[in-house]
Amino acid sequence: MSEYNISVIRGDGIGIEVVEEGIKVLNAVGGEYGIDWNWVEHPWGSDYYMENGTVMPSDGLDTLSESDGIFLGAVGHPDIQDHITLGGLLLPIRRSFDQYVCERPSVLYEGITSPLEGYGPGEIDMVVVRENTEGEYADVGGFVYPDFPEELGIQSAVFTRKGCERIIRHAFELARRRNKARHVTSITKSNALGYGMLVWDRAFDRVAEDYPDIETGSLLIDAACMDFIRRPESFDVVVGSNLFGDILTDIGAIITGSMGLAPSGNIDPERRYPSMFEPVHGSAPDITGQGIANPLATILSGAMMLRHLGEEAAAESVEKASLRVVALGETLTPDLGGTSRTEDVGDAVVAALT
Ligand code: GGG
Repeated sequence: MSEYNISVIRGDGIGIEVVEEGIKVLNAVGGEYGIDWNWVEHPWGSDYYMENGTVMPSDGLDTLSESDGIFLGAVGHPDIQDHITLGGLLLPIRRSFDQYVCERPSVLYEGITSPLEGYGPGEIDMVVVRENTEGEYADVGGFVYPDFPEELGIQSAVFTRKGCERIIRHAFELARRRNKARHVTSITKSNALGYGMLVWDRAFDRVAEDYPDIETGSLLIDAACMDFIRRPESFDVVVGSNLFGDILTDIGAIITGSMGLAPSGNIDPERRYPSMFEPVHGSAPDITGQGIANPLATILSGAMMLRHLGEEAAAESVEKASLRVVALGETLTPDLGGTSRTEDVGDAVVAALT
């Protein structure tokens, strides 16, 4: 019997609803594979902010550091500026626990019709490896004369040799492990951002030398956005900065059917700290409370958490069950053309486990 203490941050909006289904599925698979979950709920996010003036308590990171993993829903509220929730909760967690890898797979599953014509199951199959602790999301900058007509804001991007090399190396290792096209594409914009992005490009060239068995390519972010739509089959592992990775994975999600199918893992590969697993999508206030949010991205994030914890068989079981539900097409939420409710999809995945 394995035992895991998992911190749960449902967060805001549909995050609360989809995490419910994720836990339901993980409890069910835990029963089959001898996994005992101890879920520790933290009611942090926008409601907490409205009551306390911060999105998490001052000892929040210390509390999370005790856990074996973090399972997160979504953050964001229409009445609160997004930088407060993202910058007060997600980004400090990613940085403090050195979750420098954000893995975001995009796969076209059987039963899903891509908005791109002519693609069948498996014909889009890539992982974006997003740098998760520095780049454009580094918390470096400031204001001069805030709220005055002379107001000025400076936002600096940070690209360190260490930070670039370690994320790029992770991408190459992943390309080896996946053993598919064995190709890594670097996303850059060094034609315009001629300092930080040059550190990135040079790191890519250096690390690539250690992987002669892996093919490489380098694309400007604008060209990469175009090629994600024009020829998504040409991508295997894609490595990009914090911002570029975030942009590309929305495209990756939508060309493979729905934001509601896109999982992610914020990972400390060295396992010094807990890693965090969350759907790529946000809190979706437009559908909150209607019971129609797609929980599959969260359930698949749960599978990524299982794999990170070393529970490979259970991870595979959750993935297979989720894909069976998608392929059958009988229990799908409206984003995938169905009429089912969030909890029906969770139930269907549980039923498909056995
Ligand atoms: N489930 C993820 C979530 O709530 N995301 C909100 C968001 O704005 N994310 C941006 C990011 O991941 O960098």
